[in-house]
Amino acid sequence: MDINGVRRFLTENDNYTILTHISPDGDTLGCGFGLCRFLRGMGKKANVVNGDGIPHRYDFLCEDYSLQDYEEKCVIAVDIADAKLMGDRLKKYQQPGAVDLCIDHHVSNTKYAKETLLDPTAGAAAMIIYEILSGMGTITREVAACLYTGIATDTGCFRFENTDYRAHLYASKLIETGIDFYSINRKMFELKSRNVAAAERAIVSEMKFFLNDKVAVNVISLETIKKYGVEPAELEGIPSVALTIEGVLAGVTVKEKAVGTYKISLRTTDELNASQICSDLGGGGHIRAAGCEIKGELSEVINKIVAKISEYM
Ligand SMILES: [Mn+2]
Repeated sequence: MDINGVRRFLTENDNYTILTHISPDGDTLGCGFGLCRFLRGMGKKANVVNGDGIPHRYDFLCEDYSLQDYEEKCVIAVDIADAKLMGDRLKKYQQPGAVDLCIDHHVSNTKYAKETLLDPTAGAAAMIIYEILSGMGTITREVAACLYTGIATDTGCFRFENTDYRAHLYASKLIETGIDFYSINRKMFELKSRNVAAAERAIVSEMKFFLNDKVAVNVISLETIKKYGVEPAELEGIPSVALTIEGVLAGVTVKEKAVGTYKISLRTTDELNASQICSDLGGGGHIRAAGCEIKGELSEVINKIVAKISEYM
């Protein structure tokens, strides 16, 4: 479906459920709440659904928000590359044909929805939502704060390689509505609890290097999470640490989900394709940031991802 098709779809239908991905980030939530607020502003009924809890740092996106009561007629997925990423609690939406429209920017999108608007050149799915909505009516400050959050978080506050002219242009249009972008960026990129700061220091002090120090691995174990009393979602700053070290081409974060099951986050410089490496292991994502799941003992898991990276080096 093209952008005009999506505009028609949003205008002609009603009673929307907007799905966001598990381990929610600023982009999926910014798209979800931004689109929901815009649709409600059109007099339509819409709710945002997430299969996990929403971390407190995103509270500002859903202030004054409460679930509406209605019979669902339309299901839209935002920033969800694969139906699996809706999570076990939203199994019913993972069935074929359950999602009417998917709006996404992941090159690895599996086309699980009946209709898909996919733009892999967009640094954030929130940029696609901006393009759709800006052609439909006025974007209020509340909607703008949501979309800005999506663009800022997925571009690493306008620093990642996916940041382009459009990201800055749309951000400037959103800032024009009077949003408090300073406070959004401080919440997204600076503030952390003392426990999180201590956990990050402990994890980074154990960083391991492989393949002539070109690959750096950080491990987030269940033990560390318990010891410091933090939520795994609060440690999402860890994946970007490894690439801050000179000479490192691939930064790997190995996060223990359950005993024997590890979630891998891979960040790469422009010499390696993270999406390709993770697809080979059953995952996917973006060209510089992707993920997959590997089962086994920790040392085997690390060997497996490092060996896969070395194939592409
Ligand atoms: Mn995204």
